[in-house]
Amino acid sequence: TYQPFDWDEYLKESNSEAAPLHCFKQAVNPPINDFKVGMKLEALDPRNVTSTCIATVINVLGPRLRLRLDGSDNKNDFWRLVDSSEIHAIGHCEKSGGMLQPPLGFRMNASSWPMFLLKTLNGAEMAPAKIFQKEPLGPGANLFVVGQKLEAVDKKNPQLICCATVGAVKNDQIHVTFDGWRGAFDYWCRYDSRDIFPVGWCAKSGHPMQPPGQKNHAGARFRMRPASIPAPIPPTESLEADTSAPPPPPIVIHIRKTCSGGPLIDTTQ
Ligand code: MLZ
Repeated sequence: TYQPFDWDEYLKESNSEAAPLHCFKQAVNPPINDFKVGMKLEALDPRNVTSTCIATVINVLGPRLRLRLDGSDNKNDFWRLVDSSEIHAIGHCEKSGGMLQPPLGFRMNASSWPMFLLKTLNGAEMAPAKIFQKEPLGPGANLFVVGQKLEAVDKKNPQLICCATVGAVKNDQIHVTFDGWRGAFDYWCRYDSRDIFPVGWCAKSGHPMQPPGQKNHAGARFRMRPASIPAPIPPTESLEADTSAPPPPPIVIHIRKTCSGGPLIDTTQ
């Protein structure tokens, strides 16, 4: 049987505190998800946010939707909350004077877009306007403090929401560090990102939550950064920049056994 992660126990054993609710741009009560797989809606193209496309609900998880842009491939699915400002009922774009666009990487000739759109929408199950929820306002400033715990989307595995810690705070950004994963999935994001949630949000919303990883888990209990190790530098060029570059190759030292390496190097091994 599914055992929800015991945050109370974990906060105690890690001697840490949860980031308070008012730090987050999230609804006090997670929104109800009445979307069904197969429903169509309008979504901003994540790779080209100036265009509005047709999307299909591929999966639902708690208050989140896995979306795929019609006419795109199945390698660029993305997740949105049902109270995201980036999704709307079909018709919204045209009502606001816009035109639906083919997604970036449209798999057909651009000239076939009008007919593709017609066929896509003909007889489709459209998500009704009433199941879209208004995006919460969120805080007007970055109120996070280093060391606070939260739940955060793993951007490399975006279906996952995981146990995390505020590793650093700089201007409008926070460094989200995933407990027990040695930094491999960490990233910087704005304080009002929709990808970060207060402790307990998954349990409350019926979304699965990933417990801390096992890598260096002994350290997970005491993983405050020592003052001697500086926090990573936040990205300045792009908020989407992947800050987790692959690890550098191991350093190899060659020592000629006929030479003396000095008193500190044992050349007999
Ligand atoms: N399958 C992956 C999942 C890692 C998830 C980490 N989340 C912070 C792995 O085990 O590497």
